[in-house]
Formats: sequence, C-alpha cells, structure tokens
Amino acid sequence: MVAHTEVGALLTDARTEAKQTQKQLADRLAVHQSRVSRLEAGEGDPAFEDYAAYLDALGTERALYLKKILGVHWQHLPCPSLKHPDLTILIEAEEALERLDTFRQGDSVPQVLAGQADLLFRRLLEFGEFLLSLDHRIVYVGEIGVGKTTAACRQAGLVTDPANPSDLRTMMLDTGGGRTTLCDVFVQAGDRFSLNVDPLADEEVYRLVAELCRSIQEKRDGDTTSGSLADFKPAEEVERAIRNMARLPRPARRKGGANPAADPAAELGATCSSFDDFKAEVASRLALWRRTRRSVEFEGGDQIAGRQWLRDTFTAINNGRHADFSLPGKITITVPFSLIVDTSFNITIVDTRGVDGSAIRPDIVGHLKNKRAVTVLCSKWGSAPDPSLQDVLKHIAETEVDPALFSRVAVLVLARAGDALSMRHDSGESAGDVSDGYEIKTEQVTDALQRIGLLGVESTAYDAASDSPTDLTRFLIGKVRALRAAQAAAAKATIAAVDQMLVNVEEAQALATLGAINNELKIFAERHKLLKDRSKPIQTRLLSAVRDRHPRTVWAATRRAGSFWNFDVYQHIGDGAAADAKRRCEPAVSGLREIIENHLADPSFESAHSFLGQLLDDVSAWEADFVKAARHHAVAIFKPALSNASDLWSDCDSKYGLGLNYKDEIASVIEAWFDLQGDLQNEFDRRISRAWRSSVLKPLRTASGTIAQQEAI
Ligand SMILES: Nc1nc2c(ncn2[C@@H]2O[C@H](COP(=O)(O)OP(=O)(O)OP(=O)(O)O)[C@@H](O)[C@H]2O)c(=O)[nH]1
Ligand SMILES: [Mg+2]
Repeated sequence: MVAHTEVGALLTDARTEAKQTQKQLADRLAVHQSRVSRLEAGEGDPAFEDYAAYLDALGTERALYLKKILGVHWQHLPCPSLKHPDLTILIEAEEALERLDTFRQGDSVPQVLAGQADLLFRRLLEFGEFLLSLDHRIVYVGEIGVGKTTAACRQAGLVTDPANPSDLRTMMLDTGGGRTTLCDVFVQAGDRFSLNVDPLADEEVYRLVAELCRSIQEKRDGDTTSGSLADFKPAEEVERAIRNMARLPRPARRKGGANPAADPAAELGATCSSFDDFKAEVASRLALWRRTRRSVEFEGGDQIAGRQWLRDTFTAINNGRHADFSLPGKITITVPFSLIVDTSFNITIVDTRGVDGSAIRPDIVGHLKNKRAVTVLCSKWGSAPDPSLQDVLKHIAETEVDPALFSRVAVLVLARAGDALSMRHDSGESAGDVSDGYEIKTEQVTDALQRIGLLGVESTAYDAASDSPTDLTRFLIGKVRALRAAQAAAAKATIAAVDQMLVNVEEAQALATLGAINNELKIFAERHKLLKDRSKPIQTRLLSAVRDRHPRTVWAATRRAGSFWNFDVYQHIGDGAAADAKRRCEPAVSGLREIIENHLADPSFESAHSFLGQLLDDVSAWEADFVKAARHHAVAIFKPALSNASDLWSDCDSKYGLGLNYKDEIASVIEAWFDLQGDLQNEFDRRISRAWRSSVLKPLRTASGTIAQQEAI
C-alpha cells in the first residue's frame, strides 16, 4: 500500500478538480466533514474501501482512475509511488504477472507452454524492476583537460554564484589546466552540503610514495641511464596531492626564466641516509593514521556559503590539502538542490578522472556498461570524436553483447569561443550562426562514427562559457527518457506475448504450432551441444594492450601485480575471453536467430509471433550471459595464479628503464607464463563448455518446454 499522506494529497487534488468542498462530499457520503478531512490528511489508517467510497462519491474520470490504481494488489512488483512516471505500464506489468502466475499455478498447463510462461514471467519482472527505480547516472568521460568538470558543473548548476553561472572560475568542483580531477566524483541531490570520501588503501598510497621518491631521487642523481627519467613517477595529479599531504610542494615556477627554487622533497632526500630512509620519511610525513575522516558536512544554512564551503573543501581534498583526509579513490558529494530541474528522476552526476592514453579502463568500461547510465563522451572540438573514445566504444562492441549500448552513449563536443563560426558547409559557405556551426560539427561526428561502424551514437555541442545549459540538459534527460522508453516498449511487447499465450491455451491449432516450433528448437539445441573451438588464446588482447600502452602505465601495472587503475591486466584477460566467447557462439546464435526470424516472417505461425519476438530478445540475453560467464571464468581461473606470480612481476619490474623494447619484453614474459599454464587453460575450456550449456542450451530447452524450469537452474 502507498503512503496515506500521498493518497490524501491526490484525493484533495481530485476533489478540488471536481469543484467539491469537503462538506459537499461529506454530505454525499453521509459522513461528518471531519472524516473527509482526516482521509485527505492521511490520518486514521484508512482501508481501500474508504478510499473507494470517497472516489466513487466524487465520480469523476480522474477519481475513478485513482480508484483503479489504488485497487492494484502489488504482489510481484514492489508498490510504486502514485506519482511514478511509468505508473501505467507498471500496473499493466503487475496485472500481467498476476495473470501469468495464476496460469502457472493451475494444473492444466500444457507442456508446450510451460517454458514460455516461465520465460515471460522472468522478463516481465526484470522490466518492472528496471522501470520502478528512478535512479540514473550521467557520466562525463573524456581526455585530460577537455573540460569535463566544467561542463558537468555548468550543466548541473554546480557553481558558487548561481546569479553568474557562466563565470568559469566559479565551478564548485576543482577545474584547471588539465590533470585536475583526481578520482571519480559522484554528485547527488540530498538534504545538505556534504562530502564523503572513499580513500585509497594505505598500501597503495605507500606504493605511490615509493614511486614518487624514486623519481625524485633519479632526478637528483641525474641518472640518465634509463633514458626515460620522467617516467618513474605517478601521474601529475597524484604527485601534486601526495606532495601537499607531505608538505613538500613542488616549487612554483619563477617568472622570466629564473632558476626555480629548490625542491623541498629533493632536499629532504639529500638528508636521508638511504632510499628506504627517504621513502619512510616521506611516508611518515603523510601521517595517514591521522587522516581517518571519511565524511564532512556543512553546518550552516546559507546556500551561498554552503556552495563556497563545498568548493573549498572539495578543492582541499582533491589536492591533498585537507589534514583529515587521505588520498581519495572516490568522492561522493551531496548538495541540497536539484541537479536537473523538472524531472522525476534521481540523477547522479559522475565526473571522472581524465583519460590518460587509453579509455579502456575498468572504471570507464563499467560506466559504459551500466544500463541505467548515460555516458557523455566529451571531445575536443578539433578532434571529435576523440580517438581514445572511439577505441573504447569499439572495444566494448567487440567484448559485450549489449544492443542498447550506443543509445546510452552521447558525444559532447566542447566548443570554445569562435569554434562554431569557423565551420564551413561542404559548399564552402561559412556557418551562418553558432547553431549552424554546431550542426555542421555534430554531422561530421556522426559521419565519423558511422564510418567505423558505431551507429546510433548521438552528439551535441556545448560551450560552457557562453551557452545556457538548458539545451544540454534537455538533450541528456532526453537520453535518459529514451533508455526508459525502450524498456517500457519492451515490457509492453512482453505483456502482449503473455496475453497471446493465454489465448493460445484455448486453441488446439496454436498449441500444435508451438509444438512444431519447440521441436525445432530442441533439435537445434541437440545439434549445437558442442561449441566451436577456441580461435585465439585469451591472452591475445592483453598482449596487444601491453604493446599499445605507455611504458610507465605498463610498469605501474606490473608493480601492482597487474591491477593498476589505469591499466588492469585482469580486465584485459576477461575481455579477451569475452571477445573469444562472442566469436565462438556467433554461428550458433545467428543460426538460432535465423530460425526464429523465418517463423516470424511466416504468417502461418502468427499465433506464435509474440512468443517468437520474446525469444529473439532472449537469445541476446543468453548470449550476453554466456559472454559474461566467459569473462568471469577467465578472471576467476587466471587471476589467483597470475597475481601471485611474484617472480614474474619482479622480473617485469626489473626490466623497466633498461632498453627500448621494454613493452615487447614484458609481453613475451607474460606470454611465456601463459604458455606454461596448460592446466589452467584446460580448466578454462571445461568451464566454457559448461557455461555454453547453462547459459544458452538450458534456457533454450526450457523455452521449448523440453525441461522444466527447476531442472534448468
Ligand atoms: N574558454 C573556455 N574554457 C573552458 C571551457 N571549458 C573548460 N574550460 C577551461 O579548460 C580548463 C580545463 O577544464 P576542466 O573542466 O578542469 O577539464 P577536465 O576535463 O575536467 O580536466 P581533468 O579533470 O584535468 O581531466 C579549465 O581551465 C577550464 O576553465 C569552455 O567552454 N570555454
Ligand atoms: Mg576534471
């Protein structure tokens, strides 16, 4: 049952719309006016019958609709708010689930329909659950310094001076000349201004300290043997934060080319007796044992002061200048205002750390795969869509089965003054105005994406310094609505399939048609018991990633037994297995799709068309599950062994800086390790065969009524 106060408010609205006073309605109901008043205030724990009597007495269309809504028994889906934007479809889904459940519980379920009923029930439940939640994310991704944080802040009104929002110096999150944002930042609406920090593990902070000290020492010693001196250090933004935490900031550059002041960290190093002593000294200056705070709230009530407080506190934490906080791994911010006005969705804005080299990072891939998130790929005007963003999209297309992925992604071309007007039409004519220039640009982006097979990715242009965020907000909310609408449409198709199935129960001919289809599916499952052989070793993608990445990035990963935020060896192993699984199941899956599509095109199978349509969607879901299983098993099997291969990792570490072929050498060391893992490879193959049976063949047999649902699990 929904909250009484919520119902009460709707009763009041309906009565007001019907132009009735409480007294008039009370007279119609033959009760005292106080009874009507209490119902509207949500008092006295009223029953459905009380509401029904009230609404019948009103008798308007709206009142009767409200009565229908209140009369729904939510047995399969949780009861949504009466203001839920998808209430109608949720009610339809709940009612269809109930019809289906009654049918399944009955004792005359024809064998040919048992599997179908289970399949439809599960699908409908999933759609309902997806639509019920109003939580969504808008994630800003892009290369270092393109203007992600600025765009996100401008779009969501995260500025210290709301009266002057286009002043780019007043963004509430830290912005700067690139390498500013230190970690993922989640911003959500809530009761008050607050910040919550998930810090990096202490051991990771100490590892970063060791890398920083090493770079400082090399520089001081003038060691040029490695030829890549500057590479022995953490990323710039991390170095800045650690130095601030240790009170060893880099000296400011002096004007006019004068010699810079001495580096206090180098001076500290010179006073230490050994490298270990230096590391220990810097580590102890961090005083991590005092940096145990995880959250902080603004105490005052003044909005403007709160905004300024948030900006100052965030900037301090993001730069390692807040004495109570350690190095952040993720920051969650709450602000007491809506980030997107006029929407019923709960939107969290996510600002990410800039892409340094490759965007194929576990965090970014995770955002892209999130079915509730819209990912905004921020690109520079001149190079949009930036190649690193094209690469990550291609990568996901090769390693995932997610037909809706590209509809959740958008390219945001970040314009600066004069960019739009510099555009020309193909005819050579200059852009007439800014919006004309934006249009030419976004068409170019769409063409570029189409050329590499990335269809359906929308794009828009935005200049944070001069455009109002209204259009951008509308565009982004439009993407959120579209991803929900796609789910709602799919839910409707499933409801139609439920109803067709229930009609089919009565018709012998329809049952015979289904019987024929089921038979074909059974034979298909039998013929595809065995999966096509593996085409490439699962480490192939990893090895090419090693060769592609910056040596420093590879080195940092080898020093962390393979798991570095910017390059995760296990992600690439998983992706290699996923891409291979996709290739291997392709012939069988497309064969199955063809059978289904042939029947869909055949009018004599009309009574089974809804079911077949559902089945087609389900084939994608089974394929996706199989690919996920392949990724999971590869990581589960190889990660324990590889992350404990300390000889391998120290061998890799020692090779850094010794020659030009570093990455090739690392790739061969890793390849040699994989060549020795015959047992693990065999175990992986066994698990893949099992996954093929459980992710694809079993659900197929279940859908065709060959085995009962319980056995299939
Ligand atoms: N003129 C102008 N400057 C902008 C615009 N957007 C961002 N900038 C500036 O570009 C610089 C980088 O912007 P950020 O928003 O910090 O960029 P980012 O992509 O978040 O950078 P990282 O977090 O370091 O990866 C800042 O100095 C901004 O003020 C814009 O639309 N016009
Ligand atoms: Mg940023």
